[in-house]
Amino acid sequence: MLTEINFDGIIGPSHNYAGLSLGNIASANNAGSVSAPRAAALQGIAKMRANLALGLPQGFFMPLDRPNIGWLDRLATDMASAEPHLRAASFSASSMWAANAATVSPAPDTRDGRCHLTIANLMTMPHRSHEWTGTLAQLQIAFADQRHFAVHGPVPAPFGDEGAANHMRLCDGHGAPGVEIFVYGKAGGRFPARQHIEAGKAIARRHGLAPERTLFIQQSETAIAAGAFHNDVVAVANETVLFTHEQAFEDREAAYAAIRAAFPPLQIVEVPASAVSLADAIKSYLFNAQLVSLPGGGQALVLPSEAQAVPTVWGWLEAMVAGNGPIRKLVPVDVRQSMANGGGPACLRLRVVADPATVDPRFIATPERLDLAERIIAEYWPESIAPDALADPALADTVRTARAALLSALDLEALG
Ligand code: SUG
Repeated sequence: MLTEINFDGIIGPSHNYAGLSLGNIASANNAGSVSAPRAAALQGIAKMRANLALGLPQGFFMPLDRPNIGWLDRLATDMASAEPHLRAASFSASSMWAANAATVSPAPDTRDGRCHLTIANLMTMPHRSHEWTGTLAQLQIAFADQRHFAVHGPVPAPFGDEGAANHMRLCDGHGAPGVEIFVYGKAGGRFPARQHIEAGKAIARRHGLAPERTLFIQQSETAIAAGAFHNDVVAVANETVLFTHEQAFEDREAAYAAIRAAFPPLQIVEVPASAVSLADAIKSYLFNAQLVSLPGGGQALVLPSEAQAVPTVWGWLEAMVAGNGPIRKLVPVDVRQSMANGGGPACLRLRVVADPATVDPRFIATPERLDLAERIIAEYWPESIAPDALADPALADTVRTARAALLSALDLEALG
């Protein structure tokens, strides 16, 4: 039975605010702040529990081994002598944003009838460019069953790929064939365009997608310049619904027409710029919501509680759910620690359409396994990390010990 499973990245013990992501306004604004890794990870666990309570299947990925000494070594440096920006990059807990882990094409969309996953190379940002090896190791275990899954390595340089954050899928139901949309950016603006069109094309070929059910759409340059460093900051799709800001795509009419031609049942829920400006959309992250199909019917938006704090946004959303559109419920969640680095509820999860029985059960969240994770986090995750602590060798030890305790509790020592 194919169903959508959301795999959340458990927020790692080195979560900190080093301002590493150019073009990500929250990351820049919070550079130098003191982070709270324990609270961050507990917020992530609470979000998973809330989704389980909605009746949604849930999975998780482990934090990666940080600081990444091997990466520093390949740069001919080490923790003691690395320049601060490299040290910070080696410590980054950015794998928490699992929407950037991979691009996923569910089995009904692919030529060989398997679910294909391509690891994102994340090559645009140095601190994220060394994520993929650890993520690949994890996906190879979680989706080891080759009758149902094919896990691919990254698209080669120089074609930047940031995974599912720039990929949308429309379908009549998760288990039915879908139309896959690859959203790409064009370089040249004041902020980097992280997703290259060639990466999307390579993934579509590799996954065996049907050309008539595959679209490549340019992200709006205005949106990137306003701080939408990934498409999922301004648009999200689920089943027949595309929930989008009016300024998400470079050529709005052409984009809507192409999507409708490939997928006639399309329902567009568009938020006009006159109601919510791009700046407010990015501040509130209303589109970085998990748009989910509720088991009892209808769709819900699991969105950051920050959306409640922007009156134009919350007013628009309340009016929307009071109407008779497809989105019927708003579920605010507190992921403030992740939000302060530019990661909302949708960034924290990778959607995989699969039969949960075909996934390694160690990656599936149950209330009991979340209890276990929560206990380890409460005991081992640092309460806070100030920027200058990254230079303290004791922090590296604390972070490694914490992750090892989690891997052991969840029977995932194999990830070492
Ligand atoms: O890549 N932030 C992440 C946020 C990723 C959000 N993901 C999605 N939109 N799907 C990024 O910019 C901040 C790290 C720092 O500044 O320390 C960071 O990497």
